[in-house]
Amino acid sequence: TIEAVIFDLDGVVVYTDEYHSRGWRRLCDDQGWRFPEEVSDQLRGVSRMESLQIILDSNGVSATGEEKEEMAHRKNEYYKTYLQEVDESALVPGAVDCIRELRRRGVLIGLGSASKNALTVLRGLGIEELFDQAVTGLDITRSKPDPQVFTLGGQRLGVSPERCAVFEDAVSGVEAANAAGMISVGFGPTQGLDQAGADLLVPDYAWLDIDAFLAGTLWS
Ligand code: G16
Ligand code: MG
Repeated sequence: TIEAVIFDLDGVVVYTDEYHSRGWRRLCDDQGWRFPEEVSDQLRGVSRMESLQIILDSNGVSATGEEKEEMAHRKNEYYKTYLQEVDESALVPGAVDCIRELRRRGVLIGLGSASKNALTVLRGLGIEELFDQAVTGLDITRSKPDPQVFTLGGQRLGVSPERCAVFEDAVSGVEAANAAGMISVGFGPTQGLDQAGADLLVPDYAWLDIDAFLAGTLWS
């Protein structure tokens, strides 16, 4: 049985994944670089600096450490201006209801986000109190697909990995959940979640039968 569910933030609870994309696209426009759609998916769950490196590599350009710092900072400034417009309309439909339903059944709720802005987003939406524990980009030293963010979340919740499930929209996040020994739920339309080894694919919250999910009958 599942005793805790850890949610990724961007793309699972809030559509801030689109704001991250917008920030990177604007940086690419500044620099005269391309920002292809397939790169956008690769940045899901990946830290700010690693995201920048993926963009540099895909454009075949190099930069000094100082230049990278400045560009990553600039993207984050763009992202933070977009965050000012985040309101309830940016919530993934059904996410809050799903969390409330889980809580009602006594399931502990964690946040496992690579983002250093994660708490700002939760506070801005007033949904901080829905999470018993939050692990964010400020708490971790290794990025998804490393399991650190989820392992730490499970520890803080006091629940062993095999009794934790993780909701993730990122290939790197599904890999991280699997590496943590947790049930991995690939959420949403991202390509490759199945091949990444998700235990269960959930296209949207309306699809999810919470009782069947908690009973463990939805996956083999
Ligand atoms: C998120 C996004 C990534 C972003 C990362 C770091 O992770 O999916 O695209 O690069 O956080 O964010 P920041 O620059 O705000 O620290 P998650 O794990 O919530 O999907
Ligand atoms: Mg995500």
